[in-house]
Amino acid sequence: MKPDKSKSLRLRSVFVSDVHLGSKDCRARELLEFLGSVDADYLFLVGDIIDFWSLRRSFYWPQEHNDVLRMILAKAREGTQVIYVPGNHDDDLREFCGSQFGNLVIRRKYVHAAADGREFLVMHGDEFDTAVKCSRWLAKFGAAAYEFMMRMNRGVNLCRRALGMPYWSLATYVKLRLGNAVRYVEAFETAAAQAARARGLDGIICGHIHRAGMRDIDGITYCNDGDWVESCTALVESPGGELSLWQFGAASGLPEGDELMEVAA
Ligand SMILES: [Mn+2]
Repeated sequence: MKPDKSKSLRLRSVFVSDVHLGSKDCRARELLEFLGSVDADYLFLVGDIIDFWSLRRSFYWPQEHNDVLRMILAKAREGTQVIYVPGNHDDDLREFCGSQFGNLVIRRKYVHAAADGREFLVMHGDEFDTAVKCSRWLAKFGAAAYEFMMRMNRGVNLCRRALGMPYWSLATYVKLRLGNAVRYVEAFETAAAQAARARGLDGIICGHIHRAGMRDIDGITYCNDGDWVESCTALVESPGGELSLWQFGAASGLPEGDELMEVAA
């Protein structure tokens, strides 16, 4: 599959991460179609592109996974600057950080200057895992959320009792289904924004948590390009420097929602 430039959408940059090539969960076909439909000056591979962890467990490498790598290399040959920032699942490649192969460079982190002059730190994001675990703010938020849930719970169980239904714990349900994931995402985003702020940059672009998002955190633009395992999302920069999130197959925007993914450690 070769990119067809005449039909592609002109972009300045494309950011994808958490592709997990080599794992059965990878949505390679969708990614191929997406990459084939865009033509960018910069293609950022923001980590966990190849899942060496999964490959070591059981080798799985279908043709489409090969085609993704070939598509990326074809783009590099045709002039796209490809910047590969390895993540934790492809940390085997971190020893090559600093290397350059034609238009493909491998970097531990990268500062990208958008067309409008804003500077973004590009990192995979597993670097923030420790910050998230140690966050005092997280503990405080958790306590407040728990209290709120317990209040809700009483209301829920009054209704259930009136209907003759047994006791049911909303708190447990939410904690298991949502609570941890929500708190993790919020703490992760805060830590990521802090990394950009500490370097005097305008924003951060990362992946890792399989949760696409873009929001302002105290003046820092936080961007997460999502994943190609479930949501099939990418971050794109227009020729003018405007950043937006894209979801494959969606007309526009991202679904808001209840589909918070548990974070693969
Ligand atoms: Mn990761």
